[in-house]
Amino acid sequence: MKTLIVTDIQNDFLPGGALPVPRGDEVVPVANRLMDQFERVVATQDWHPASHESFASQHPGRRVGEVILLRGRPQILWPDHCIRETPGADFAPGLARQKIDHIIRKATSRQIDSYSAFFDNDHIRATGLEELLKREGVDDLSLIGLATDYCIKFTALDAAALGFRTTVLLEGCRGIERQAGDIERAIAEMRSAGVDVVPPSEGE
Ligand code: VGL
Ligand code: ZN
Repeated sequence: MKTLIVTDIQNDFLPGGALPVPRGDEVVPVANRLMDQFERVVATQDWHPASHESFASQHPGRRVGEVILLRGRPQILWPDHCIRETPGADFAPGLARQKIDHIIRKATSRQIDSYSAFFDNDHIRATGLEELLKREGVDDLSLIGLATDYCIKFTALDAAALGFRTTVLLEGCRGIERQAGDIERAIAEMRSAGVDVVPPSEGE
């Protein structure tokens, strides 16, 4: 069974949001079209408590974009974003929510970030996505959403490692590109892990 994972298409990741992904709004119509082409649609939401430790605001003297060690692991400090039950964490207004079968929420515990829709960044706590997919007999995943160089990349790498046939449809993805080349490097990393990364012109 084929499933589409619609990753973090939330207000805060759109232009004008707290952590805007350049041209992130362009993925909304693509998502709405692609959702019709899959048997199952799972949408993810970045779903942080207000005091999440990936927020620069929780570290006096630190600024957005700095990298700190958080319990021994490098953590990029982000602006406050996708705080659960706030408008910033809502799905983009134009996203066809009625086409979503399941919602997976991630990065819900204060002390650890979670770019992947499967596990936190320490690979300790699972979100329940793997169980859900196995229960439904899903073996083939396609990913779209935000952001190519964070949540898409980490979700795709975990999916491939877990044995799912994994495709990333770039026409439905946009990246943050904190540093020049981040998106290209993410694509190369996904490809070398066996992920099929489909360029926009071939995407359908
Ligand atoms: C994401 C940065 C921080 C993402 C989430 O969804 O790609 N990026 N939190
Ligand atoms: Zn986040």
